[in-house]
Amino acid sequence: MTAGDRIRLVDGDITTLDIDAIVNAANEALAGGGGVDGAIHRSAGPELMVACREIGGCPTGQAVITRGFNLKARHVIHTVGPAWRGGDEDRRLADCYRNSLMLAQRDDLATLAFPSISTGVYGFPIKRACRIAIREVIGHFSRHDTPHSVTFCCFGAPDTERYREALAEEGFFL
Ligand code: AR6
Repeated sequence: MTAGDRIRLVDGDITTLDIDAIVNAANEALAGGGGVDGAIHRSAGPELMVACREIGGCPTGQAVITRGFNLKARHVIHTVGPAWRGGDEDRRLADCYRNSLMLAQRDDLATLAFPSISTGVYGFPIKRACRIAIREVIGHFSRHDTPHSVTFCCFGAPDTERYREALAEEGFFL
């Protein structure tokens, strides 16, 4: 099984995925918000906010896990991407992917989907961000068997194409 066999690319709404865990692009207060965070909380129902309040918060680059409540996804991994300020944020975006993958591995979750963290409200350039995302996932796959597969769930055709191009740069033609 090569890394390419373990990567999926879909264009769609991450809240509809029937999967072990979806990743949320949250904020440090885990307070909910717009974008994918808002969509996940709406679909999961109010219990998700209660669970987030119990955790209390999450520093940028770190990740925490809750149940998925009314989502089809069994779990939500909440990670906090860096807001783009002009170029010094790559490492913390990589941390988001690495820490989310390590949580999935720790909890033996076989299937995991990421949205494009930080590239909405937080303004991180998509091309730069998806290269980081892909490299972190490939790096994880080279060291670990879990999660077995990772889905990049893009929201719309332009983002999906950016991911397709970045995957092709790494030798994966999806
Ligand atoms: N499914 C998949 N991707 C989605 C969905 C969806 N349903 N909805 C939006 N996206 P953003 P950020 C994409 O802004 O930049 C929130 O208010 C979207 O097109 O959700 O990390 C939080 O509370 C974009 O490509 O997250 C934080 O305060 C990607 O998800 C802040 O925004 C991420 O965009 C986090 O900003």
